[in-house]
Amino acid sequence: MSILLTESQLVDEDAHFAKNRFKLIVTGSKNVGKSALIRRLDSNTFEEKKSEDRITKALARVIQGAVVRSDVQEVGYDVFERDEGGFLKQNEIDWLDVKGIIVMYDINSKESYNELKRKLPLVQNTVAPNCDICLVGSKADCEREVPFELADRLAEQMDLSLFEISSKTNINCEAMLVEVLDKIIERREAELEHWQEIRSNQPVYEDVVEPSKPSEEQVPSNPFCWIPRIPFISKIF
Ligand SMILES: Nc1nc2c(ncn2[C@@H]2O[C@H](COP(=O)(O)OP(=O)(O)OP(=O)(O)O)[C@@H](O)[C@H]2O)c(=O)[nH]1
Ligand SMILES: [Mg+2]
Repeated sequence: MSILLTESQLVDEDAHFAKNRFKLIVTGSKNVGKSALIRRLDSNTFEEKKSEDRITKALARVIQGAVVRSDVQEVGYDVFERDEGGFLKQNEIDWLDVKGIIVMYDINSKESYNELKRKLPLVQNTVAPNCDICLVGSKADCEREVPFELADRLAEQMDLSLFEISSKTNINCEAMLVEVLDKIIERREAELEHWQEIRSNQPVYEDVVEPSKPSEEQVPSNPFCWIPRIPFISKIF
C-alpha cells in the first residue's frame, strides 16, 4: 500500500460544508407564529387554528443562481436554558451546524418583545459565531403594540437584520428567508476563500511514501543489554 501525501491534505474543499444545505432554527416565545411562518414558507398556506406540534421542514430556494436547501426547525426558548454549571440543559440541536436563526416576537405583544430582549444574549451565546441572527416581528396584519422604531433600534445596536412579517397575509415572509439565505451564502463564500487560502499555503508533498516492510532477518538478542544491579557498582556511583 502506498500513501500519496498530496491526497491527504489537512483541509479539503468541502470538508466543513454540505454544499448548499443549511440548518435554520426558528425560535421565539409561545404563540408568536413560528409554525405559521414555516407553514407559509413550505406550502404557502395559513391556518387560524393553532397546532401544538413543533414543525421541521426542508425548503428549497434559488439563491444567487444556485438551488439552496435549508432544514428549518421550530424550537422554543427552552432549548437555550442552562444549568448551574453553564451547560445547556437540552442537547437535541448541534449548534455548530446551525447557520441561521430567526428570533421572533409578535408586534401585537409587548411581552413577546420583552422576552426576546431577555433571551437574545442567551441565543447569541449558544449559536456559533458564523450563524446569522435575524429578528422577526410577526403578525404585521394585526394592531401594533411594539413600535417599529423600538425593534429597529435594538437591531441596529446588535447589528442584526430586522423584518416585520405576516404569515396570514404573506407579507415579507419570502423576502426575509431569501435575505437570511443570501447572507449565509455570502458568509460561506468568505469561509471557503479562507480555507482555500490555508490550503494554498500548505506544503505539497509529491513523494510516495512506502510503509517500511517488517524485516525478515531476525535480530539476535543481545545478552549484554541487561545490566544487573551490582551493589558494589551502585555504591561507587
Ligand atoms: N393574524 C395573524 N395571526 C397569526 C399570524 N401568524 C400566526 N398567527 C396565529 O397565531 C396563533 C399562534 O400561531 P403558531 O404558528 O401556532 O405559533 P407558534 O409560535 O408556533 O406557537 P407554539 O409552537 O405553541 O409556541 C395561531 O392561531 C395562528 O393562526 C399572522 O401573521 N397574523
Ligand atoms: Mg408552533
